[in-house]
Amino acid sequence: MTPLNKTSLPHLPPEIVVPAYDRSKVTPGIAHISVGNFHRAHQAVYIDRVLARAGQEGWGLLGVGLMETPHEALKAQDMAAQDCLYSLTECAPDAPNLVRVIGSITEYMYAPADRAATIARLADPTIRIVSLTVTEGGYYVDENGVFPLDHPVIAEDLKRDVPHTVFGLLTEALRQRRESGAGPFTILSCDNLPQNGHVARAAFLGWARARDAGLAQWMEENVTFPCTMVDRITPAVHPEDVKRLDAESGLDDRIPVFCEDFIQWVVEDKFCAGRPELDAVGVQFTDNVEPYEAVKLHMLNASHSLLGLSGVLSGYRFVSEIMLDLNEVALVEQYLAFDAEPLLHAPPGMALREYGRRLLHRFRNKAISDQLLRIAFDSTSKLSMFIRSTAMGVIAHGRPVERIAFVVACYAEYLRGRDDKGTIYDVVEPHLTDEDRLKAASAHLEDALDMTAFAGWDLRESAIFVQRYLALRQSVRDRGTRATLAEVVST
Ligand code: CS2
Repeated sequence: MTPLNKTSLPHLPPEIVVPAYDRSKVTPGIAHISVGNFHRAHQAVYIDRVLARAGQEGWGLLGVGLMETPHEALKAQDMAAQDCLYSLTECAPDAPNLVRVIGSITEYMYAPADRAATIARLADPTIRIVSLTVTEGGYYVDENGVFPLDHPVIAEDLKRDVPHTVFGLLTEALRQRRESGAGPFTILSCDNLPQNGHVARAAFLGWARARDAGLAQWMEENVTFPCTMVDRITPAVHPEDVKRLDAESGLDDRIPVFCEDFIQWVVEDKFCAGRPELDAVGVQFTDNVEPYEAVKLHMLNASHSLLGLSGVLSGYRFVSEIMLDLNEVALVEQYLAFDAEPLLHAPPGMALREYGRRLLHRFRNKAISDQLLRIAFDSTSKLSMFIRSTAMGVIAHGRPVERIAFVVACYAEYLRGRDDKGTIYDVVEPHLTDEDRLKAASAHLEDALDMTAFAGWDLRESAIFVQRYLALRQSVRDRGTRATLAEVVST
């Protein structure tokens, strides 16, 4: 097997696509916080395309690992060992997989190893954009748009001289830039949240105001927070996937990634310190990202959550596998047609029916075998981003609540960590509180409606909803998820 690093790069077999530019000339202009698989399959790919254009070599990526975990520490070592190179396998449903080496990340820092040095690096004037994939729950902003200064993670970090959170790290870097005259950078959220730019703004300014009112005011006047819609299905990479991908590529890559062939990025053109020529490489720029993002979150991500929660409980583990279950497909089709679509406004040039059909096609892509447990992960944060507004709209319009009640019931049951077949699975819910756990486990099934995931949904105000939720949750317990689903889709 061929090792992957800058020395081996010029000698890779011709069927592997390699960067079409001289990496030694590239310098980072964008720092990306939390270099997960999604970032490596999405933004890093667009930047890889941009770097092949003349005059763009100042827009490479500096990857920053934020979380102090063994996994993140190992990733930093692997990135260093491979000169930040990795292979990406793009899986089309009807064509051979395409393996390419992505070269756009040219520098990597593991913040916990030296936070002050990371802040100083971000304060360098050559860094003009800081982008983020810190997960849906990583912004802490509540359903009223408020950044909770009393949240234990935030309160503790506000006391530190050298903060650990992304809010502290970037704010301190901006403080140095203000003092040195380096000017602001754009903060670009690439997470799946409605109005992610506004949420990022609320979070960073909320933090900064608590720390230094003058700096907060400067940030308010100078830093921009564009909204974005990001899309590419990127499964988790488990050790067995590393083996499989490396066997396919012939590379000894410790950190390969794989994804579907589809990719989309819609961005609000509001960059306070310039941006690369992303419009020349397929990124859509617009004044109003909101309709694109609403369609994507409330159709794609919501369908995923429906499949993830009901699927894991039913004993399925992969999306392509669940797409062979006609009731699961009917659940998604009905949800899209009767619940989500009537509340959405299609952006120019997009037909919702066609978008929905395309989604089902993407989900059927066997070549990527996306994991339902990946999708179910952190449903506590995701459900309010993906399902809440549809749920509230359906209830407010007096439309049938079957599918909403079913997914709410599935979430509460999913938290028990045992599927219908009795198989135990890992429930990974970093934002679930101890109180939530008690409510989920309560013999009064109604208590689950007061969990964090449903804050601000007003579910208890609809007697019909509560009644259907109680009946469906009891049915999931007594008759199983599949039998309950059969009833839901035939109602
Ligand atoms: C998924 C997303 O994690 C989830 O809940 O719905 O990761 C999804 O695969 C991406 O947003 C696709 O762009």
